[in-house]
Amino acid sequence: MKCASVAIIGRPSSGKSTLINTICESKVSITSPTPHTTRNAIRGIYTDSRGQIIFTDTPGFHISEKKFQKRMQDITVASLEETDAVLYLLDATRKPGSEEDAITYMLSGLSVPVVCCINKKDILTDRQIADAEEYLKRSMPGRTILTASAKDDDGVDEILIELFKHAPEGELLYDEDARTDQDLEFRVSEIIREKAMNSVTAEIPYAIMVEVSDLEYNEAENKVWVRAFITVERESQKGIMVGKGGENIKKIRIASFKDIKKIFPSSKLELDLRVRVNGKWKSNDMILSKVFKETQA
Ligand SMILES: Nc1nc2c(ncn2[C@@H]2O[C@H](COP(=O)(O)OP(=O)(O)OP(=O)(O)O)[C@@H](O)[C@H]2O)c(=O)[nH]1
Ligand SMILES: [Mg+2]
Repeated sequence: MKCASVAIIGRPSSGKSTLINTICESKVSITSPTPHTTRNAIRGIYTDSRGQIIFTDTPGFHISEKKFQKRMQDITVASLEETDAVLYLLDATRKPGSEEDAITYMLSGLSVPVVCCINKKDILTDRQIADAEEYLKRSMPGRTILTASAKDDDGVDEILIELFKHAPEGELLYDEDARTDQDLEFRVSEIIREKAMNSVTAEIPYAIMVEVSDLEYNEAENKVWVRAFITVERESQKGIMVGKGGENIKKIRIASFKDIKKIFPSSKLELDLRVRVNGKWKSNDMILSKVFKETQA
């Protein structure tokens, strides 16, 4: 049996979380078109007859001269050295710029194996693929270069084949059915954050936080009860999040319900979802309780 830890690295929105979800065949890490969607190092676990790969989905690597960012980069480099391999995802819909240069420079100094993958093949022109390959050959000489579409599950088996080549022999670290090590509250809150982020535009996605305050299982009724709060920074953002007549929060609730249900397929689910500003209770409670009743499946 083989067992490896693999860190996925790449610029914001390169498709790191999408790839983890495709590989793990479940929503392990949330995705959205907004850069910096992933805020924590999230683990996705893949197991087959070859062994196990434990992926770490990292927040998009963003280069900056600022001290804090510099420190984050140092932490990233140190944590990469502790993995068995690094999977570098390059989104070739954008021309490699200084950020990509910073990543390849950092990766070229690593002693662990690095597998490069050009993602979003489904929307790339032959020219874009050729340019990205040339860039990677130049800046990452000697490293394997693959091409895939994380979204369409195309070329993903080849990524696994390559990573298993670098995996050391070892016992499985997680149960073979495990997909992630996140606790239930976190998974539920991330699903809601994804639906909330994808329901609004502009800068609001960055103001969104989700907290699951209660998650209870009633054995007699075989029912899971969840109460969660979407927290935003300003009253105006709350208005947008709730939407006219509660339209938007209703949409978020229905979409969240569908995905949370997949975690508890054989239980009834009750989801009480509310919006608040900075953790304090404000207006709109009437609308919300109405929406709650209307959308309760
Ligand atoms: N067409 C296409 N879109 C993709 C592919 N992979 C990811 N995307 C889209 O790219 C956007 C960003 O994907 P994410 O998986 O959230 O990207 P990420 O690298 O995790 O981003 P951060 O967490 O912000 O660093 C989403 O809208 C995805 O649907 C792909 O293979 N093809
Ligand atoms: Mg992500």
